[in-house]
Amino acid sequence: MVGRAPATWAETAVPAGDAVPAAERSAAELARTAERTAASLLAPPTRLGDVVPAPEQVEPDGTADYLLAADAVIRVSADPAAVAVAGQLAALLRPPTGYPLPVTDTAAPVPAGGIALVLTDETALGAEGYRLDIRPDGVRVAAGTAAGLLHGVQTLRQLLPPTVESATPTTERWVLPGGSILDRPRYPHRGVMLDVARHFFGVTDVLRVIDHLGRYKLNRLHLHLTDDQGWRIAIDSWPRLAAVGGAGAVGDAPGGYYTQADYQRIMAYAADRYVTVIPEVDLPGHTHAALTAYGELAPDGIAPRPYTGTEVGFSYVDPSNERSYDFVADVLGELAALTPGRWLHIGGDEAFKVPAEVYAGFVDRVQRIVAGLGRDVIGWHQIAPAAHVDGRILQWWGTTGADPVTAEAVRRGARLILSPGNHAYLDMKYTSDTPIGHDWAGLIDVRRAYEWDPASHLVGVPAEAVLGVEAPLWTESVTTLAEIEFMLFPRLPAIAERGWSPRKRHDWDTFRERLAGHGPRWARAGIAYHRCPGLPWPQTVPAPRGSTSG
Ligand code: IFG
Repeated sequence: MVGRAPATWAETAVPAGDAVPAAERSAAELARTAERTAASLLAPPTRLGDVVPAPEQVEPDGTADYLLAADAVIRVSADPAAVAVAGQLAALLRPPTGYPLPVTDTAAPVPAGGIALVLTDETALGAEGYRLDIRPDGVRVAAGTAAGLLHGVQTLRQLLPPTVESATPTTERWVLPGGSILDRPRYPHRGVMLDVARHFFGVTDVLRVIDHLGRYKLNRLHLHLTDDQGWRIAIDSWPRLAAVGGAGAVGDAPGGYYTQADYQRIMAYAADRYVTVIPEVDLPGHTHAALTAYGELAPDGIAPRPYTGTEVGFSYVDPSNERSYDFVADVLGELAALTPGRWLHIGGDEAFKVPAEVYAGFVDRVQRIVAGLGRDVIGWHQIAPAAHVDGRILQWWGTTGADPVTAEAVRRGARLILSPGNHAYLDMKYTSDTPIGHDWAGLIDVRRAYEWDPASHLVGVPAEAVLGVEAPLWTESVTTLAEIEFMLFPRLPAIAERGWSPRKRHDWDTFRERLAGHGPRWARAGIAYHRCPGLPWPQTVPAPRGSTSG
């Protein structure tokens, strides 16, 4: 039976009226009640408006809270993709609640209450939108696609108490705040770039990063697979690229690479979560690791020794050698066959030693190779001078407010992903005493990651040319998953809100409150986040496990 949860958190300060007089309750239960009371006194229950990224429309109804009970059922449309999302919801809720939460795709009436995931033909919700209704007799997530249902599930997860992040059953009043949410993203591209070339990160770490993306409704993972210090993807037709080019890393860190089976595991995990992976093979610069494996590609024909430093701009494959184009075609051909997403990223940055005309000619040929594979090309904005090809996207990483060359490429049809170095480069230090990271683009605290607007960021670029936002994490000085999490949390949710929420919801003062409230969730989820100054962290937040000091 679904009881009505208390309307305000003050009521939860007093355990719900138990029939059994206190005297007869066991000491252990009294202790548990005391703990629960203490916790609820300190951490007010989540409100409908606490979601990050901020939803488009939120209509709280304080009289309509829903209490998830042990007999709750998850009901879902009988569509395989929707059933899979229901499975992900169950996998999120069963561990912390200890409830069975059976999933049923029968339309037959089941006990009142529970959570329904419903595919509708409500086209207004678009490719990723959802509608969430929380009532005393149950919860309903409606969406036009399974991706929209999953975004609704992530919102539900944030509306349950932070203990929902516990891996083991926790005594809790699983209250959901009553009301309705209508939500859909502002931009289609909302992503993170992980540099696995400077330091290599295995499949398990990458899957954990994909989980972090889903938490904040991000839907793109750009994998920077190749650079001077490492080549990280096995290419069957050029076997020494990974075997030799993947051996090292920055400093004396271990190398590594993804076998094609590893890469496919990442693709499958991402696809199940409606995250599109965008592989990057950086060309013609940032190619020293490839040259150590195949000297024939080097301008002087000699394979150089491995490089473990952190300088940039010194390497390039020889644009005047036809073998370079065989190399590009073979590599991108194998990658395309392994990558369900429609995009291939060809890099293009910092080829300082290649003359402009030669560079543009090289990029033109590589763009045509990508088109020949039936894919769309993305490149760092340095590829702007090359010819436009349909669907071309420039990833802009400047630190100014204007870039005439990029604006001109947009006039020729290019679209933009915005990764401004001084707002979205999460390898930048938070403050000057952050132990890891760079500072060439400036220091980026949470507010700096939040306070910019993609639509008006670049003078001379119309708002409709912007496809979205992406936060690169370069790993010259990032060596572990804990350090990845330290750099991403709490700044990544700020970027996520820039990419998802309507312009009118952009408000630092309320965002910082909502964001700080997520600290207890990250702590329970074992995320090694940075409890940076400047946010109103709730007092109950246990120090993050394994977090980097600083
Ligand atoms: N710029 C280089 C990266 C990396 C970065 C670190 C781009 C596109 C500086 N290129 O950003 O390889 O070194 O912040």
